[in-house]
Amino acid sequence: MGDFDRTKIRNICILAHVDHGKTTLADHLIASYGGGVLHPKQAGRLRYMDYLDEEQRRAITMKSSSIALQYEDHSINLIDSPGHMDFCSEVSTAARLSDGALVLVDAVEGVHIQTHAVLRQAWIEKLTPCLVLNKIDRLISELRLSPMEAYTRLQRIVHEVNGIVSAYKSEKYLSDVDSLLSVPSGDVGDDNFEFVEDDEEDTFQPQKGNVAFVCALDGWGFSILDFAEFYASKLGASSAALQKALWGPRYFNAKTKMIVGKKGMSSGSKARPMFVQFVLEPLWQVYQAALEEDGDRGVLEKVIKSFNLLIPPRELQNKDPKAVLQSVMSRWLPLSDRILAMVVKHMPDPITAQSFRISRLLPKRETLDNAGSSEVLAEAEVVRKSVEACNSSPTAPCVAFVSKMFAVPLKMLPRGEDLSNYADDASGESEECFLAFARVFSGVLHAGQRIFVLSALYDPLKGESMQKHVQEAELQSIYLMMGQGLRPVASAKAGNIIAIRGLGQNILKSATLSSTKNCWPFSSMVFQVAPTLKVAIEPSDPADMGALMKGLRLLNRADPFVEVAVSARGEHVLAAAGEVHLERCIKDLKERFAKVSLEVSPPLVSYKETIEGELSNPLDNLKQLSGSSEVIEKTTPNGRCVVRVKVMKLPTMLTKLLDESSELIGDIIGGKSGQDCKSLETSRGSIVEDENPIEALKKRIIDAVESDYTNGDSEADKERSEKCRTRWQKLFNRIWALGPRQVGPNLLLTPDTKGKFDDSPVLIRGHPYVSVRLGFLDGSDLSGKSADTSGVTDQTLWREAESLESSVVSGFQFATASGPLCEEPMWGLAFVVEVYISPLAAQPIEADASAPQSEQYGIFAGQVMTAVKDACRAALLQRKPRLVEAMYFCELNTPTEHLGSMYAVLSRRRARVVKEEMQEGSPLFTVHAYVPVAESFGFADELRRWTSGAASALLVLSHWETLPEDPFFVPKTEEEREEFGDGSSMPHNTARKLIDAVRRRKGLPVEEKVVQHATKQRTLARKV
Ligand SMILES: Nc1nc2c(ncn2[C@@H]2O[C@H](COP(=O)(O)OP(=O)(O)OP(=O)(O)O)[C@@H](O)[C@H]2O)c(=O)[nH]1
Ligand SMILES: [Mg+2]
Repeated sequence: MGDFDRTKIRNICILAHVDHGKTTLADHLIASYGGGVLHPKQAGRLRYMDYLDEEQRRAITMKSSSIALQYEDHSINLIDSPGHMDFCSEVSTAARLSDGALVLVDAVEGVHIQTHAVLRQAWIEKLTPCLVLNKIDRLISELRLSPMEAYTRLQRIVHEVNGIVSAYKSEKYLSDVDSLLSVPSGDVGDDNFEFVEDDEEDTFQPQKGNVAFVCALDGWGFSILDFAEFYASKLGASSAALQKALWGPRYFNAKTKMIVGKKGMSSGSKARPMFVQFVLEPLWQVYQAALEEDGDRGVLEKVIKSFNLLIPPRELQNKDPKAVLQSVMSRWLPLSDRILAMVVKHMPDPITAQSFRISRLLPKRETLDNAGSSEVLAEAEVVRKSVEACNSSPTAPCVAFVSKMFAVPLKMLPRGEDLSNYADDASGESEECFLAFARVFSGVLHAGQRIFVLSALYDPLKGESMQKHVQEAELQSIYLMMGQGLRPVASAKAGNIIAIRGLGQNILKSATLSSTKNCWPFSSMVFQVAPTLKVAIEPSDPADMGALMKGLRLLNRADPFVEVAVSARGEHVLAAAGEVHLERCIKDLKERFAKVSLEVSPPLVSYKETIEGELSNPLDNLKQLSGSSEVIEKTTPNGRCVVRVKVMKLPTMLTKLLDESSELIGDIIGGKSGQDCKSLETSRGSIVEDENPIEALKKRIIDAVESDYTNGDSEADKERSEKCRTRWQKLFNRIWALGPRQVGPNLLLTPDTKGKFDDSPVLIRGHPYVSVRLGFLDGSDLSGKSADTSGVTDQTLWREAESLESSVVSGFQFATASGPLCEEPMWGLAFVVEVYISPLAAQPIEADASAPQSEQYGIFAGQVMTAVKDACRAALLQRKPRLVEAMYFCELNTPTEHLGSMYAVLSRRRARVVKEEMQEGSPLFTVHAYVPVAESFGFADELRRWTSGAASALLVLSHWETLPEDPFFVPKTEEEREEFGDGSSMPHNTARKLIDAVRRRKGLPVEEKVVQHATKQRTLARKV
């Protein structure tokens, strides 16, 4: 990797929805330019980059991996990535290290959910994309479209992809799911629709050459440029003119030999766009000539002759028409040349790319200028500049980013490596070695060099207190990656992608490497989903516990996405992105990392607990907090404290917002200033870099409740809206805490102190800390309030009340962390907690008077906390409790004949179908549905079984949804009794069933229904 002109480097990744042909395309590039690691005959079949056994077995890619190619005088680092949703974190790690992305779309299947996701990922990381429309052969031989129909279809895909990117560009960001549902993709399928000429806007333009049409399986492909050059001499036009004309509504008038618009063609003629006439029709002819029984072999000869193709006669005489076709096509339009020519032309070299990616990689930090740190800041700025320029001089600061760690078996390392040092990589006797997947962004890295490893939380300005976020490590070896193969190199310059050995002990998932401590860490990567599928794991033989723990540690390091934790009940919990991911993790644990037999629990599903709100009338809902109805009252055992709790359900939008922004809110409440709050960028769903995140959040909070009450235009509606607005404004000034864990979607409001100035008992008033932090209240309001004790005579009691505030907040935190239904967190509730403290005299004397004062106080504080907790929990139970479950958004594809079986599977799993649509011109049906997470296990497998493998499903976590059922429903009214009897023969109460299952799992008491009418049931059974 010595002195290579770095303008000749390209770092690219291939991104697409699952199965759209990424690895197949990579095969061809490797066969042609990979230095002989793959024979061209095997290209497209071997799937070289899928070197893991599990990948070959399932025929899907599970990790991203890199390979270095030599194309003409260019050096190209190619990263193949997985398309399956379970491995989407690997897309993030691939995108971070690349400058360009080849985005593939299957021409038959079209744009799918992961296409949205990868386009978004490329956009976030500021990659330069090119579009590759793959599987063109399927349009010809499978769908049997005419060239004109095929053109319309291709045009539509390009249009759709451009639409997605332009939505990101204009910052109208929708989540993947929202954008899928909002654009009915079928409605632009009109045969004669024509584009509005806003070409300047479109990212992908075939006439500019950044769109390729390929068949990765047969190894051919082209861009408009290739045909323009070829026809230039034949048609006597310049290739530049042809390039513009070969896409869109441009026609060739054979008589005048002019390129004209549609109007320029005589009406009777069989006019078709030039792309159809000059590009697709010849392709179709070749396919038909080669594959159809009565195909005209003459056509093949003609192509061979006009393009001067050198094809050994032996190949042309092959009995298999497919083989003949392939040898002609891959020589006529060789895939790898065309793709790499496009890459070199349209994608930036690292120097250009880093100059504009810098704002994403190392965003400028606003720092309060404190004198002592100016040197640090100056050096950090030098480092940033050096990354921006991709400076590779030996004296430049070294900066690299590690986007993931991966494990390779020791025996896979190149021979002759010094094996003595492995202990530190492999933590003991393990046979695995951990390598860092990295890119050098500045300077030159040398094997043997010592370097600082900065975690994402590192802050160079905080000096000593940052010790735990910075380490020093030695880079033992540096490798160039060739898929699975590793080629040791002595050094690597800025702009290269490499693997590094020696950081196994220092990095868990990702990190920034730097030769100086005065450097900011790179911004965190954005992941599309969080690991949500959790299982508990234990060794079959308890004696193997040690091996399991070691195995989990190794797995946690080897997999960028898995999460390993020990639950409150001491179980080892493993969280994965989905079933396929989980299965691979378990297999890796059993066979590589722990090597013991394991017991895996059924998935642990999380729920939330809430109440049924008066959502039909927002004003009535708000009144729940002020009216005197439905108050829960608890008294502490010593009688000194009375707790009164009222509860209200928050508008759904507000709950969702609080939940999504928890990271940001944590930062704000934790006291970071606006500029420091970078997490707004990383939290899912908001990628707009706001000037002041606190202001932005405040506005979003107000908007969220506003959308709840503004509906209808009548006077009464308006009046109601106004009332709601005033009430909300008041409530927003009273936010004392959020829970659980200080950041959850539940509010603790301070009591309404109007007219409550009795001094005995004293009311704990609390402080609207959160309101102040979020900017609803000015900070000075806080001090003003607490000083206002003038009306109180008993100052000691007052002070005691004040000191008990933290007990109230803790009680609220405990209650919201574990609700009364099945000890799952609460969801979207606002509590007003009034705690009254009576003077000491009221305390019964016998209550352990001998204990010292402080201990007395400790006991009392605990009692207050418990009383608050119990009261909050009781308030939820009293007000129509409901269970909330997580929902997956699910995209299913199936041929029409299996539609029936697919719906049967869906209905067995409580799925709700939201959209179904025939894919135009294909026998495929696409269905979008919501499936409860609790019902999703084995879903994909069951679907495959029932549809003989023809249907496929992809799941992505979508939202939380309240089950409308009352978990404690028993028929009460006459009609209900008529319908359900006494309850014993009631249909399943799903909410109750789910609650009981969780309670059983947690070892909580479950009210089991004793069979009341055994005889009745027996007769029933006999009848069946
Ligand atoms: N007909 C046809 N099939 C293709 C073409 N390209 C790929 N395939 C097939 O599509 C399937 C998926 O190909 P892969 O290359 O594994 O797809 P991938 O995008 O790497 O899939 P993941 O990595 O799992 O997301 C394989 O069966 C390929 O043979 C093509 O141009 N035409
Ligand atoms: Mg693949």
